[in-house]
Amino acid sequence: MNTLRVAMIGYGFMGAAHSQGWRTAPRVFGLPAEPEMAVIVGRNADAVAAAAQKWGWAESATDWREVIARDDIDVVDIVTPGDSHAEIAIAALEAGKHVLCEKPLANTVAEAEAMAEAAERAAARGVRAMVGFTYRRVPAVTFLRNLIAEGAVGTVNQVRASYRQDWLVDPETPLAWRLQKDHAGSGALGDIGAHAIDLAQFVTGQDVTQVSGVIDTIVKERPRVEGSSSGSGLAGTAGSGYGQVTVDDVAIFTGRLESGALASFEATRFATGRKNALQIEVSGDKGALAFDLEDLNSVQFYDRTAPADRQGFRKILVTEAGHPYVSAWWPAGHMLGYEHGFSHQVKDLVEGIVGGTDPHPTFGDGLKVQRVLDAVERSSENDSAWTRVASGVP
Ligand code: SOE
Repeated sequence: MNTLRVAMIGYGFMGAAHSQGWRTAPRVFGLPAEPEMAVIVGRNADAVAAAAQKWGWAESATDWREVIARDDIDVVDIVTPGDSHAEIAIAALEAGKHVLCEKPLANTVAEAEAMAEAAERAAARGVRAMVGFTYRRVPAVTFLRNLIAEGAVGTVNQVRASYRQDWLVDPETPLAWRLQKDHAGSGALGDIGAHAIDLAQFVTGQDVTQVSGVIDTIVKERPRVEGSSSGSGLAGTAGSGYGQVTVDDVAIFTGRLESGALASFEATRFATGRKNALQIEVSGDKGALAFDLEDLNSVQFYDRTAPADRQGFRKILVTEAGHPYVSAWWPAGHMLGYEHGFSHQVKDLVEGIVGGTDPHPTFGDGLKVQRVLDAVERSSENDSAWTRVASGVP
């Protein structure tokens, strides 16, 4: 069997999650090529060596450029903060490596456009690129999308999508890299709003064409982080003094889909009590479907075509062998968790590489999300005026 030797750049929270995917996917799914966890790259030699040891990478290294230049590397997996995605991804694609890049694709539309162009050029040479909107591969989300495509809700009239967390409610939570625009690009909007936008576009099969919204920063200064802010970007040890928060804490916006249907969106790190609540509900003329990441083994389905006295949302457990990805894991009825999406992502990427097609979400899909994020920021700067989302080939 062919092997695919993988280099992963970065080793924070997403490094752990992606490592889990690379480790388990070949053990669980019958993959057409065997991924090998060849080398993990980070700037701090000791820390990255420890990550290699802990997560099962054969080697560690400190210079991503040297690693990308190696002939024995086939796939580059980018799990760094957004400020380095474009440079690494474009270099890797130009060096002929297949690329998996964490979301959001980039920090700016210009970077995302350059990345999508690089992916187009690479595709012509048989090199694949994928962006890590992993929630698409929660079985219940894929299932919900399939049901909508089959017509289970009829014509989509409205979408509600939100991603709510509360890890910033404490004003003393330090100024980690996720709160710094030059590293993260944006705040709740780009970090978790991007997931809500991607899911809305993915499950309905429609792009968001215009938006009206507002973004806000609730706590404007926070304790500076002691030392350099790396790692998960979700915490840190407070050092001396306070620094400016340069990203949004909350984003609330309305979007119009291609069909004209309205979608409402909320992304916040201030939803007290909500830990990781990614929710989507799609209302159609024949029914409705809803998903909640905090109850990720199920979807809620309302069938309006049932007799009126039998209607009502019912919970479908997405744990049957016939449901997407499920049969490879445990007997029917047994639950999956957050980490499984990362294994499913590896499975689909490896199949795409061997089969010669870009697995979704492509860099083009990532660019679409980036353009929506940008339109929300422009709308907010302009008193929430309706703002067109750019489209077309960059
Ligand atoms: C932090 O807000 C975070 O880890 C995001 O960066 C992820 O994309 C999301 O899956 C969970 O929350």
